[in-house]
Amino acid sequence: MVLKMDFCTKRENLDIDIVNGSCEWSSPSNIALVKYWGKKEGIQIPANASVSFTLTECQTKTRVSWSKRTKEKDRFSFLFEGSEKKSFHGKIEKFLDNVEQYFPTINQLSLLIESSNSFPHSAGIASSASSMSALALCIVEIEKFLFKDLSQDTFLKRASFFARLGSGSACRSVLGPVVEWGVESDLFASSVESIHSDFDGFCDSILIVKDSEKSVSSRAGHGLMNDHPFSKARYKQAEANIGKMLDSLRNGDFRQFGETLEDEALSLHAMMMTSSPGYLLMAPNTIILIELVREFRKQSNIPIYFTLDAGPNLHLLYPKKFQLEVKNWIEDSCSNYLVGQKVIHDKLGLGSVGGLL
Ligand code: 2P0
Repeated sequence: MVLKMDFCTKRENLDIDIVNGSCEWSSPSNIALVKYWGKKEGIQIPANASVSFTLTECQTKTRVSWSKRTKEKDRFSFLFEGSEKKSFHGKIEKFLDNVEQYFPTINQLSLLIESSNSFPHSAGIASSASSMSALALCIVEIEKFLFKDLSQDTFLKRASFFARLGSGSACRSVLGPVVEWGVESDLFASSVESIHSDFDGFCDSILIVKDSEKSVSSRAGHGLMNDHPFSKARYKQAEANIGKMLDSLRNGDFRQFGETLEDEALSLHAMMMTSSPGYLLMAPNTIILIELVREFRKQSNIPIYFTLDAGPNLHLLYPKKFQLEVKNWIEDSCSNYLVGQKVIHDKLGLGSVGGLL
């Protein structure tokens, strides 16, 4: 038996009595303010630190029911919104292979994994962060139930550590409201303390420009940073932007916050365009909307700034007190550039919730 359980402890493969059970965790999506783009050697080790806002509305809820695995039983079965989803199997299989090194008893279990998203699957919103975070939390919940040696702090660190093994950005979705990964540790994410109260309930309105599957996966995009001619300069820029972003979040400096945010979004996409082969994930309407946001900011004096994920959809970040004004402006000025006039009005959230059932 492990005496001191740490977040990265490798357990022994003990043959223990398995009591069946189930647990459920909901994890939100997150939007990076300073972007993780590029990896170091190892499993999902970021080339630079990142900072993100955890969201509220865009969530994945995952229930895992476990029982003792017998020869006839599969390692896992996966239902997405009630139906079998084979396209996700490879990712879960790989995730469990990684987790097994730390928690080998997982192989004595057969898992029924049932997942659903609160946001439409076709909204073009990245779901690997929320889904891998929710699954990792369920796995650590099972570990806690079976071994009873995880403190709350170790529980969350280990869940973030496991989530990272599934998808890098997922390690940030375990916690909220503002989270960093790569400042304290490359191995797990931590909440950023002392955020200025002007950021309380900060809004993120997501303008859905395109809802189709993207042409280049994030995994492939990260890979293209390895031989990228500007990668060194990019990692240096990200490091400087981490400092500026954390300062502005602590000081309530919206101007520095916004300028750094937009710099990061455009730099991320510049890295994509200058990869070999180069590719574009912005759409024509993304650029039209960027110009409209900048014009609106100038005219209204509202500190509203944009960022982009690895896709064409625009995230508009602004203080809560301007919610109504921004909502009206989006309806009047942006709707025509969106698929089905789709907007998700999200906001800063506290992180994941769940437990045993
Ligand atoms: C981020 N993105 O910091 C950056 C910014 C997208 C743009 O992390 O290979 O799905 O699973 O670690 O986390 C998307 O990449 O990639 C991402 P893997 P992930 O949020």
